Parts: sequence; C-alpha cells; structure tokens
Amino acid sequence: MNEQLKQVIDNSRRIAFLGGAGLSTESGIPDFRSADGIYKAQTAYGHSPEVLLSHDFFWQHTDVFYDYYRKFLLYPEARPNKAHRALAKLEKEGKLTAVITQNIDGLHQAAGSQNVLELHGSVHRNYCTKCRKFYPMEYIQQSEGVPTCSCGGIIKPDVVLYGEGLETKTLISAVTHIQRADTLIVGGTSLVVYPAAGLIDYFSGKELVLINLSRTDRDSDATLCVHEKIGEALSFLLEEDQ
Ligand code: CNA
Repeated sequence: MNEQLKQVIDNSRRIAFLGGAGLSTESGIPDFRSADGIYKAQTAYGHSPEVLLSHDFFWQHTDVFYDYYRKFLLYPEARPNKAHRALAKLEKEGKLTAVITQNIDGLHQAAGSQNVLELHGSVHRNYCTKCRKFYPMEYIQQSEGVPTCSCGGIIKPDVVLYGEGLETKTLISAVTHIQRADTLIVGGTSLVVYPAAGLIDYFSGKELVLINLSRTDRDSDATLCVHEKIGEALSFLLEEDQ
C-alpha cells in the first residue's frame, strides 16, 4: 500500500477526481496513447484518429466513421475495475464530491458513482440528428453501416468529437467542484487533451495527486505522484472493508 496516498485521502474532506482513459485499461478498454493504445492499433483507415473521430469526418464519411467507431470505441463486455469501485466508495462515504471524466464508457456509473461529469459524453447515449430520439449503445452495435432512426435521420453518438465544443454546463460544474476541493486526484490521463487537461489550473486546494503509469507534463506541480496502475494504487480503499 502507498502510505502517502492513504494519508492524503484520510486527511481530505472534499476530494474531486479528474480522470481519463487509463482508468479503464484495467477493464480491458485500450487507452489512446499507451504503447498498446488505440492510436497504435490501427493504420488501415489511412487517417489519424483525430481525423477519424472528428466532427467533419463524421458528416463527410459517416460509414467509415461508424466502421472505426464500432471496432475501436465500443466495449460492451467491459466491467468496472478496482479504481472505479474505489472512487464510488469514496463518494458514498461523503469524501468525494465528483468524478470528472474524459471517458465515454459509462464504467463509473456502472460502479455506483452518482455524480459523474462526462466531459466528452458517452457511447451509451446516441441521438437522431433529425428528431432527437435517443438510442442505446446496443442499437449502434447491432445495426450495420450508418445507423438511422425510425424517422430516417442519421443517428450520432452523444460523444464530443474533435472539432466540437464541450457542454458549458458540465464544464462549469467541473470547475466548481475542482475549485471547492481540498484534494484533487488526477488519474489515468496523459493530460494532453484540452480543455479537460487545463481544468487542473482551477485547483487551489492543498493536495494535488497524480496517479498515472507514465510521466506527464504536470508531474512537477503535484504534491504526490504515483506511477502505478490506478486500480492497484486505490485498491487499499476496497480492502479496508474486509
Ligand atoms: P490517453 O491520452 O490515452 O492517456 C491515458 C494515460 O493513462 C496514459 O498516460 C497512460 O500512461 C495512463 N494509463 C494507462 N493505463 C493506466 C493504468 N492502469 N493506471 C494508471 N495510468 C494508466 O487518454 P486521455 O484520457 O488522457 O485522453 C483523453 C481522450 C481519450 C478522451 O477524449 C477520451 O474520450 C478518450 N478515450 C476514452 C476511453 C474510455 O472511455 N475508456 C478509451 C480511449 C480513449
């Protein structure tokens, strides 16, 4: 167990958590930028993931977008891991006020977290661009080619694509939770995607904890850096029950 991490969490009263794709690698969902991440996994499409997952590409090549999206972004079998469960437990104990995530996989909610701010949306919500009717992930997964609504409209995932703005309400809420926190734990994110990465700058509390396998540009700002798998690093919170 990392004693320093335990001490920080024990002494905190209002924790906010800011996370990314590294949270879900232990659930079998690849991240973007690790050695075995999604960015390295595909070359067949002839475009970078930033292009394939962009707003313009969605509208110009909707069929190719969906082919890539179904193969690399949907993981219906994935289940929450120790990191998701530990954060849900901290919230239940009244110590953690919000999980702010760049993830789109819904695993925090599946683990029992209630206040989850999804900066980049969710694969579990999909809507008709014509009549706004909502569809679950299974509909996208089971359809072929471009999924369409009963009204004939094209269905779009409620995921923030490159070139699209984040929802203002979600961003404001994230900023508020970070500003009010005495401890900010940042985990499983390379901190290169903005504006999410810039949210750290709103923190003026006592302890900034970074838990990430690889180093980040913000390591030097942290009061504690843990370069371990986040599920392992936080698992002591679950063991305290046993
Ligand atoms: P990223 O750029 O791929 O960075 C992930 C970081 O996590 C890397 O620095 C890794 O070293 C680190 N990491 C990987 N596994 C672990 C682990 N077990 N414990 C601790 N650290 C680990 O991903 P970011 O989230 O920073 O980038 C933001 C993108 C990724 C967002 O737009 C997401 O929507 C997008 N994304 C989301 C998912 C998901 O929902 N699960 C999956 C892949 C990509």
